[in-house]
Amino acid sequence: GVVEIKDDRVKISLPSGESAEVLLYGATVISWVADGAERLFLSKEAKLDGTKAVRGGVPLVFPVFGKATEGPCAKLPQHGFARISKWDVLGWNVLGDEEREPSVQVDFVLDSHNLTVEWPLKPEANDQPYQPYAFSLMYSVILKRNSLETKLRVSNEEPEESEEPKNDRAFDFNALFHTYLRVADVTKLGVTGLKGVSYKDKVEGGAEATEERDELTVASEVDRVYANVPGTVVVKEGDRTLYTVERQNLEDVVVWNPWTGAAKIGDFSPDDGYMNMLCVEAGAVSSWHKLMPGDSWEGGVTISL
Ligand code: TA6
Repeated sequence: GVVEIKDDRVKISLPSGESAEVLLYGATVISWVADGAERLFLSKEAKLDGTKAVRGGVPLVFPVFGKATEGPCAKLPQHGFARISKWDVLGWNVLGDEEREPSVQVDFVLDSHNLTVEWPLKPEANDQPYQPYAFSLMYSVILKRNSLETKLRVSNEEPEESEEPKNDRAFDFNALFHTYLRVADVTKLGVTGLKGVSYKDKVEGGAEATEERDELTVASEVDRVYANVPGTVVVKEGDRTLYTVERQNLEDVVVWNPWTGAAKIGDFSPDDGYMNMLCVEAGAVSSWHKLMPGDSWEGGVTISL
């Protein structure tokens, strides 16, 4: 396995031909090649220069999914700051059978020092000095022969051993891997593993419903937050499995396809590119997760062919 850190990105490759590319901006995975084909959708007009969250690949959602109207995340940009912050590379490792079938892990970090936004929101009237939350994020991207594994570790820093502890604040967060899977024809897909699960339908103004179908199909705009999905979600084309999505400690799955509405998304290109993508997003978004000082949380997702 080889890792190349160049300017604004990290390129990972395996001797067997697989590769991945991660922008430091957002620690956004923008390419994953496996079995000879690109597996992630990236808009032709995606901004990769740090001026806007990347339209495609795997943008990371943290600490808020969507927009918060009140509380510490109010005023944060849509989907939080992780995807629009510049991350640092912490290091990398060769895992697995180094000789016969190596896999490669690259770790990225982001903490309050890298932030260009305020979290929590600064109170309007307050005579105390402003203290941002003392958090750190570690994001690991692991490229294996037939899979891409991503893990996010969220830590709330230890309180300091002083009479007046510096960090005595818990914080609430959402986290999600906003994965744009590349597909040949979205109308031919079926997504299994959601039957019987309650979801919030954002196309229907947030109405609650329960999935009745064995396979979710896409023939119009889809924007659903499936809460507490019990098992593995599989994207199929007929009997053929395209992607298996396995989650670790992430209870929810969001499915999104903008359909013809893609034409109204400024950086989405080509206009009919929605036919070639489906976002299947593993996350913890249906409720807030609270993290006490000194505690950490980890969630991850493995996408296999
Ligand atoms: O995860 C689905 C979603 O929240 C949709 O509602 C949709 O608008 C999408 O994400 C894209 O959001 P973005 O901020 O990247 O334009």
